[in-house]
Amino acid sequence: MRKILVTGALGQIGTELVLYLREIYGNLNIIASDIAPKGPEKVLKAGPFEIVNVLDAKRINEVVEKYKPDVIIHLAAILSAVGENNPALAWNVNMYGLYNVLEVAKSNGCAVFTPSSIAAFGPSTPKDKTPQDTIQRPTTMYGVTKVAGELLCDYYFYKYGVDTRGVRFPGLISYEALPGGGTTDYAVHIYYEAVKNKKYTCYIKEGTYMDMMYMPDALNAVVTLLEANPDKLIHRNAFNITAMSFAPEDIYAEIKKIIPEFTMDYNIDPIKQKIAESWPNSLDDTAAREEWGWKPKYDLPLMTKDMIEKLSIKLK
Ligand code: NAD
Ligand code: AKB
Repeated sequence: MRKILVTGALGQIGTELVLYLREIYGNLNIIASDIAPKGPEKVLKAGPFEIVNVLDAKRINEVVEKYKPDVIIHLAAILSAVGENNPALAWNVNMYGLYNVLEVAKSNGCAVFTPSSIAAFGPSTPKDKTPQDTIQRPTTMYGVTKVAGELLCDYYFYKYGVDTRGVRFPGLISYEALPGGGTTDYAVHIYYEAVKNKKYTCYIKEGTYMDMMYMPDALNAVVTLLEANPDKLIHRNAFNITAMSFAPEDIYAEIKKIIPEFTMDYNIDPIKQKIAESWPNSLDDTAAREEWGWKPKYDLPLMTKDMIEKLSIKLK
């Protein structure tokens, strides 16, 4: 049975991933951790929780020695929009946090799973059906740390044999925890506003396409790649994966089919718009499909139906 330490476990992904992993591997085998104990009871109380600042390598090591996990899923990070407002913070947390996790993993024989992002691409990357192996010259600090992180993880695999694996997540859409300050967050906020107020002001311009994915597919991706046969992996850090690509007017139109009175206008955020325009329109995820059987379940209509159903209950 696996034992897994999750860093940044109280964020958008961790909040759901910890519960998903506990269902598969058992409550006691999933150690959630974050910089502060601010999060839902079900993550904090149903299994072990430890306060871990990933900038404190000694503390990571202490927790790893206490629980002896065989995998560290490293989620603690600063996302794109927050990172553009505070590039030094993004560099520190994303680079030194990952470095510390890799060092502790090397010393304790742990595997490491850490997500990269569509942000690892930049304006000179081919925009449509972006290949797995292509130009990566991002123009955000977040993107710089994601490319460097992919390389660092590959380095620890080739140099030290640490079993490092990762995916390039697109924008993730979910209803449990709110997103933590990214560019794709509009695609979550739009559902909350549609259900609560029947109107939304979008900060991303019409016609701006980005890859997106519903959280259940993202959780399934993490476990499927974690459990994949290493002999089949040609790539490791990190696999392109996607489930859908849409622009704000597409998600608006889909919501309107279920909530006809929903309206949307635009007030463009120039920083987030610039970031969005530097990212691909759509990824080619053939390598993930071929090497470990990646296949998403949710498209835009299916996700929209589920999000609205779930949020209508949550926000009642
Ligand atoms: P999030 O911002 O929602 O959560 C990050 C968590 O890290 C927070 O709970 C925060 O408290 C914690 N954290 C911050 N600094 C820390 C520190 N010094 N020590 C310990 N914990 C710290 O992020 P998320 O959306 O859950 O993203 C997790 C990972 O997935 C990140 O690497 C992110 O780049 C990647 N990713 C996310 C998305 C997405 O759409 N959510 C898309 C692509 C990639
Ligand atoms: C962000 O917008 O920063 C994240 C991501 C795509 O990495 N959601």
